[in-house]
Amino acid sequence: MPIRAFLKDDRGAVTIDWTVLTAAMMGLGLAAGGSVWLGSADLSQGIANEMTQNALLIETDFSASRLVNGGFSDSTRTSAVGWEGVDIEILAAGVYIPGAGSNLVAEMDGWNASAVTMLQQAFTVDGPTSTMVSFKAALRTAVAVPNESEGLLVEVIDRNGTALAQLPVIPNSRTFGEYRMPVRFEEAGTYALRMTEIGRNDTLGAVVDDVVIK
Ligand SMILES: [Ca+2]
Ligand SMILES: [Ca+2]
Repeated sequence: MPIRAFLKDDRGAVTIDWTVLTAAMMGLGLAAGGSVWLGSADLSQGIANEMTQNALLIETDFSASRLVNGGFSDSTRTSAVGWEGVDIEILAAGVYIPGAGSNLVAEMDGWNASAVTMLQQAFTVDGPTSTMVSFKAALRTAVAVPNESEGLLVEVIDRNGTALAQLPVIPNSRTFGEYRMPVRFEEAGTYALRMTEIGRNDTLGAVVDDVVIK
């Protein structure tokens, strides 16, 4: 092709235009994607804050819970219907905290000083959802205050044992306090709520009750 004809020939121009436009569009796409991503992170945090701050008094509507026997009312001294675990101890709240009554609660440092107490219950989720775990916890009178080490770790785990949410609880009161932990499930499946003893393994620790997952 003679040089003059080459200069007049614009068959390649479309390709060049397309390349430049595509590059520009990709740049715009990346910029937009970045702001959407940042925006949704902000929004997620906003929702989490909202759920944590405003949500709701402690949930004691057991009929709406994904767990059974979250109040431990259907239990013996060493087992609780619906729950599996290690070194389970269930007794009346008043055994642990004088005056606290006959309501059954779980002690998170059970009978056996050589076993780490654990309570776990599986539940299913039928699709992506954000929800809340709620429970009550107190420190039994036999553990001195201020308490900096006795308590429990509350977790929601997937079937591989990976934690989706974790909340360590070190109570300092003989009155049951209310705790909440938001949790997000990305897909349907079987998950478990797990509570594990924290602190010196001396049969004395925190007590827990009214565990609900909406
Ligand atoms: Ca109870
Ligand atoms: Ca202990």
